[in-house]
Amino acid sequence: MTSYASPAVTDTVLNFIDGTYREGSEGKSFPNFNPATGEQIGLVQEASADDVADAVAAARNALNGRWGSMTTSERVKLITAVAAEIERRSDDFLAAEVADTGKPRAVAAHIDIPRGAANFRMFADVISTMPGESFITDTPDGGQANNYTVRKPKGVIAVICPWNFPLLLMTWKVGPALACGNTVVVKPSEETPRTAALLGEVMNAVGMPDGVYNVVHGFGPGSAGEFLTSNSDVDAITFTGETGTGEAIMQKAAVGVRDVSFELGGKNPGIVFADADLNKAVEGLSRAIFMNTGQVCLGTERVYVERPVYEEFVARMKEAAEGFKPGAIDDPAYLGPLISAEHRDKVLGYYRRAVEEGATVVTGGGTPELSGPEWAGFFVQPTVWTGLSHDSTVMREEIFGPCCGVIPFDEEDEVIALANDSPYGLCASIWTENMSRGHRVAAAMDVGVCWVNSWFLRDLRTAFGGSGHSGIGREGGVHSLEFYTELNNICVKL
Ligand code: NAD
Ligand code: 6OD
Repeated sequence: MTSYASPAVTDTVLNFIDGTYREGSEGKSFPNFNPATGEQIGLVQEASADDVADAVAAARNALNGRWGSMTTSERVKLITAVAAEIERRSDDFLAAEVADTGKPRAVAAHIDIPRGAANFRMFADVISTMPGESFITDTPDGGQANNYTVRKPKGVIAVICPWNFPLLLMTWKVGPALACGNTVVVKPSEETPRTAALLGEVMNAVGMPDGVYNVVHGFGPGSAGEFLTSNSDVDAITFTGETGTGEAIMQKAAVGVRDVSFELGGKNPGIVFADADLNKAVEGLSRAIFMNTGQVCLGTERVYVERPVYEEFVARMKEAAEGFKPGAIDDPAYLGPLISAEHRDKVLGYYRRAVEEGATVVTGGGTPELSGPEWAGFFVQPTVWTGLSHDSTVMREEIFGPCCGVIPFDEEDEVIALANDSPYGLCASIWTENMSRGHRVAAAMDVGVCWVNSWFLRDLRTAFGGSGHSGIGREGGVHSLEFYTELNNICVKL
């Protein structure tokens, strides 16, 4: 087996405030680890309350300065240049993302980094082509008025991000925020600070005005995350992460009645009907379960399979799971590590809990047998369970690891009820060759996004988000503009 080779990224990661890289003003820093090797690869400068206040003030000044007075086409030109510069420096972004996450290079190269560029380019297009509303209104005096809308930036936006797709999820917010004319202060995850920091170089290279894009590093409570959400000069907060963190942020946002957009957790069902093309279903669901080592909010941790194909599905999913190995980072079968020792211990806690709750471990269930320093990272085995009750903790709580429970079902109504019986409502996937059923069951799912015979197939123009504990609001295409702009109606008596 080829060993994992970590890229040589060993440096200090700085805050980026008002166009300048800065150390934290209190001299505090925290270590940054490569999750594949467990080795420390750098130090991250932690932003103090004063640093965060400086970043917010810089963002406000930029709004009141050159950025705020630019035309849409001037902004679009700069944002398109950001996309091109990310593409030009894709090797640097790739090295930074792989170092922070340990994820397979193929995943970062095909998903994370290209989406970093696409998120800017797509929202540059959306803002350029966005129509407004106009109504001719009959007035009581027998005349008419013209009502029409204009969109204005909301102001300074706080962007708080998780660690699973660091550049992708951060730019998914920053792209539309800037396209709409806002300025941003980004707080990347403490686990994955590098690509957000690197994007500062891109902003300077394309001539983005100082203060439009700022990055502050640190943790949540009592650190940069809380300093940012508590800052009353932040106009709105967009957040991706755990549901519990969303609740804490929402309390801060209540002060000053500030708007929030939340993309939160999920416990997403996959439903396989007996008439499915089983090759497609196993291939698609094995990605949905194991890709990014299961650290995908859209990932499938509950699989319901119609009884006639249940045994065959379980056997084939076992084989698929066993095909994923911790190996060479360039191997397509490479299953990366979890993000941290803490997260690995949480996932292994659920692996033990599954057994306590009566699971049969079809495959996996622990840590792989690896030796040598290159394996000192946070690996777990891809795991498939059967025999779990739908009500078990493992089938209800988000684990965020490479694992799933498989449960048989007999009737369409039964599986719809099982799939919808969750406080989360992020996504679902349905596998069937009967398209009437595909449409019918998809419409019955209480989720923000439902895929039929696919998973994580993205068109950035579409509405994306979740219901219930999975989030507030929808982003994507024109839907992002609802959050990142204020819509003003102007009524002109004709
Ligand atoms: P997390 O909620 O622990 O952390 C996310 C970010 O919030 C980090 O930057 C963290 O420092 C910050 N934070 C934590 N507490 C805070 C506080 N009190 N105030 C301000 N900021 C605070 O999430 P995570 O562990 O980084 O990411 C995994 C979670 O994210 C999973 O639940 C996953 O489902 C979810 N997620 C959802 C989506 C989606 O689109 N719905 C996408 C990716 C990840
Ligand atoms: O593709 C996206 O835009 C998106 N927000 C993906 C989320 C992935 C969650 O882990």
